[in-house]
Amino acid sequence: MDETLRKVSNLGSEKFSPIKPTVIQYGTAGFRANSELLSHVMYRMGLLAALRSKKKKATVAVMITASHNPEEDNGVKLIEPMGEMLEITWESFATSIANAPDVELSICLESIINKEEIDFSLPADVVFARDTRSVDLHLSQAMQCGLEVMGSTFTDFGLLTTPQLHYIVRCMNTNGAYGEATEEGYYCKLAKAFASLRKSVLHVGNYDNKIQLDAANGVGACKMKEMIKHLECLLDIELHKDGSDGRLNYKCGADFVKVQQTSPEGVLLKPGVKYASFDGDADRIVFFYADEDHKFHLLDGDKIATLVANFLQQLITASGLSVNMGLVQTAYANGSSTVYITEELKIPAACVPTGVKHLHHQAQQFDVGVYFEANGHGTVLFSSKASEIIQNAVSHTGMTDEQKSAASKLLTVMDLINQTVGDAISDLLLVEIILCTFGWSMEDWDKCYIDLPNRQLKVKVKDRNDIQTADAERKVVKPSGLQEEIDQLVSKFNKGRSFVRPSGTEDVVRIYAEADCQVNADRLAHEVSVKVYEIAGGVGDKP
Ligand code: NG1
Ligand code: ZN
Repeated sequence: MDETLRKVSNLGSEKFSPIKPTVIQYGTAGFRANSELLSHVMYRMGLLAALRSKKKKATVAVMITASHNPEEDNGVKLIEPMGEMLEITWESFATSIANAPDVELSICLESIINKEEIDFSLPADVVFARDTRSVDLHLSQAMQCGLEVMGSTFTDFGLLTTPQLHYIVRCMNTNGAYGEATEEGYYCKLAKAFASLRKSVLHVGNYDNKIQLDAANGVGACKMKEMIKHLECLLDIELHKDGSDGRLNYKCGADFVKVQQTSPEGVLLKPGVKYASFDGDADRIVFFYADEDHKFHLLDGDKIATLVANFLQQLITASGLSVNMGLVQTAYANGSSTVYITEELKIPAACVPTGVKHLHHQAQQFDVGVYFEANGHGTVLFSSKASEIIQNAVSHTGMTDEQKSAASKLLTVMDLINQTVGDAISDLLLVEIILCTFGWSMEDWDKCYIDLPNRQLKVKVKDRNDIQTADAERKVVKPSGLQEEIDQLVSKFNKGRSFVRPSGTEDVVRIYAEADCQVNADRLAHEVSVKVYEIAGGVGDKP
């Protein structure tokens, strides 16, 4: 071990020394920063991934992406053996290793090894992939050097969407029970489930299988082209923003469409046509359309969550199985969606802090847990108990044909869903199946409930970590006095709601507000950002 740690230190200071002494934090979804600052972080994440693999005695994964961030940023995150986000205690190890001075790197590694009682002589195995950012290759090589110096075996999967890598690592650690551990295996599993479900729907009503897809000029474009080859022409997808001419996430993609509440630049909306946008690494999707008056309508993660929960609830009821279902949201969920879920669908809804790991964890508390962030990141988890009940039902003699047919559909739906993490491609296919089953157009889907007008803003402050929150980020506890000011502002607006929190991926404080009309939502968001600026030490121009 000593010999390896010595090599780790030498290589670190010779080739991967930090360019400047900035502090970097393992945030909502790993490290994110300007690419130029990340070589040493990548190298060190290679070291940590090897340790995590030794600790878990399993293959782990490393994804190099900065998701919806601008092209010049990059990022890295570690993925657990079952495709889940890195365990929270290890996030702080990641932060300490990334920020350790060169001379303390081996001491820092050693302290993790001791704290976690890792048997260093065990083998390590890591799989990794990257999105289409131009500097990804260089950064992935730095990460690979970290793996090599630790003596870890590894497989470089090249370009993948984030959810494809999550899927592959889970397949590897379940001996193929979850699917074949290849990109091709991913397409085949999803496409087979899609075709089976699609062909069982005989009357499609108002449903239309045409989609105009904005792929954010990211990795989702080339991977969707591959998926289309497997879909037997059951969907008619036209790709926009496929990376051939345009910058990643620039005025396009799911984050742009959701936050700006408008269509991607250059994509002209034709009334009645269905549109969807992926984000840069294809783990988020939002839908949108224009009505006859050319008004833009967004169908975001909340609308997807309610659609999916409605569909699954109908199948569960039809199958007569006793499995419970719950829906998990964050404070960003539109107030109308929560009312619709609890009062119309009568499904229990939980609210957790931002970040997939929190949603995923909460969803595991249900037999069937649906979770979505309003931004379009989400999936469904089936507990092992639920999977077993559904599997047994298909061949159970005491059930009616209708019950068996519903159970069998549920089983196929489980194959269509990437249960490891939110997946834009899988979610797109799932939404299409549901719309087709319900015979719904975009307008039909949109009618389920009407979103409260809302606005997201951001404010730069001296240190965003000075803002501390509680109650699933719905209340500010520090700096003192800020929450009282927000309450005061909110009370002036009909149906007003607002909260603020430090971003985990950008150096800003995010502001969210909703109210009875767009003008009021905009005013409330603006007034709250002014308070944040004044009380939390804003920098730059006042909002
Ligand atoms: P931050 O920057 O912590 O708000 C954003 C999203 C999260 C999550 C992460 C990871 C919003 C408001 N926040 O986090 O939901 O998706 O990025 O990509 O959408
Ligand atoms: Zn993403």
